[in-house]
Amino acid sequence: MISRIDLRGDALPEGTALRDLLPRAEFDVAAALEKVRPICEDVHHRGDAALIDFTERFDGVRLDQVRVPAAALSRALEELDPAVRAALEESIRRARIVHRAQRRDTHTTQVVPGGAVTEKWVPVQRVGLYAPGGRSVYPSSVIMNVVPAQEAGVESIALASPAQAEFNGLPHPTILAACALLGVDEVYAAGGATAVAMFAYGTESCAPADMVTGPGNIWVAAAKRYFTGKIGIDAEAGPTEIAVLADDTADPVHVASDLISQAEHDPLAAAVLVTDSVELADAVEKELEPQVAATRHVDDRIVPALSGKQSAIVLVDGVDEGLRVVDAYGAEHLEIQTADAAAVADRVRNAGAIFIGPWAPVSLGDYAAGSNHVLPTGGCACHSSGLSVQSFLRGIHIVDYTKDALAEVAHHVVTLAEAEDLPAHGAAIKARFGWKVPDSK
Ligand code: HSO
Ligand code: ZN
Repeated sequence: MISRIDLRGDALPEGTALRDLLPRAEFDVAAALEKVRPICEDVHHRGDAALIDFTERFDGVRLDQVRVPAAALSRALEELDPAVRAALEESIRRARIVHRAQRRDTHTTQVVPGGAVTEKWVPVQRVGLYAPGGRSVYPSSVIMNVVPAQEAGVESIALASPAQAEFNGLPHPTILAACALLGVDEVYAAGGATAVAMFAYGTESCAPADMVTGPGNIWVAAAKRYFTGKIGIDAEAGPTEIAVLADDTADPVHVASDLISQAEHDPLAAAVLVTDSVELADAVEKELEPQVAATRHVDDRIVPALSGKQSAIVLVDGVDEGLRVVDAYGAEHLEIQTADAAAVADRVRNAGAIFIGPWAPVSLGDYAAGSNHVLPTGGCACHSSGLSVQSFLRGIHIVDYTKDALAEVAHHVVTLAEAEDLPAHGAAIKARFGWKVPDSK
């Protein structure tokens, strides 16, 4: 069900050569871009009418309006299963604890006497969040997007999720209930690229947003790429990935169940086990069969995900080599199931989130660790981080210099301006001192 890549014996190659040996899904956002372009432009020109037409075409339901009425939100909350409500509330509570601690204080640095630079953290004003429908109705992702935005102090938060024919054209009721629990009352029934376009351009019923975040399929990723530069985005989320770095101390039952847990998301999801133990590799492989047979989403997602070219068991000579492999891979989620797991985890450089030891499975992080589950995929963990309060803040530098402090550095500014052949830059300094550069002290 899962292939093997044997990297034992020879020295591991360096850098991207190592990365090229590792499995990864193909996720061709560039090709999808051409398809979403006309959709986005139609929303630009025809606004709500285009959204309503696309919803009829893609979701099979004709809407009277795209904005979800307030009554539908409160009804969804009233009808929510109390156990699900309690679990969502606990997830929100823990996420708030973690994200509140990420808030940043304004900080002033006295560079020289009379010269200060303040970094002031200002939230993005209006954010549009996308919550997928269809195969992935994830109220947990609503939490993971809304909580950091709220804790950052974002003033205006709107959410879009696809219209569902079976719910009279409203988004899925658990998405609506999660919005109600979080106090988000501006919700739209709009899906995929059309929702991103709605937030980017604005329509009659939805004001434009400064930023769009949230997971989604390839069309959502392509629409985000289309609008990059016009609005802020979090990341182009690709299919979910789990990598497990394990040695012979790991429990194969746990490792197998964690690999399956993320394979459950998508036929393109990636599950990668990196181990120096052939016994563990054999035991995990053996364990996959009964566990897969006992769950749901087997033929449509788990089997294609585990047997796809994006998933594998990678054999290495030792934990040091394993660390090099997981760093080259840069997994969205990385579990460390080795002896002394915390010390091994401390040596990891590239991962969206790291889960230490036997009691911190990725599923915990997906729902209730307090950490965020919107994480970089496709190797982007080598340069980016997951969603956080920081994602919704801008650090504005405020420069405050007295005349004396400017005079002290004026000759350097003028020299650099001349060196860059930008004399008007230097003139802006000279004009303040009667056109004569002050002597340096
Ligand atoms: N593992 C997914 C998030 C998720 N899991 C939502 C369950 N629901 C990507 O991090
Ligand atoms: Zn998950």
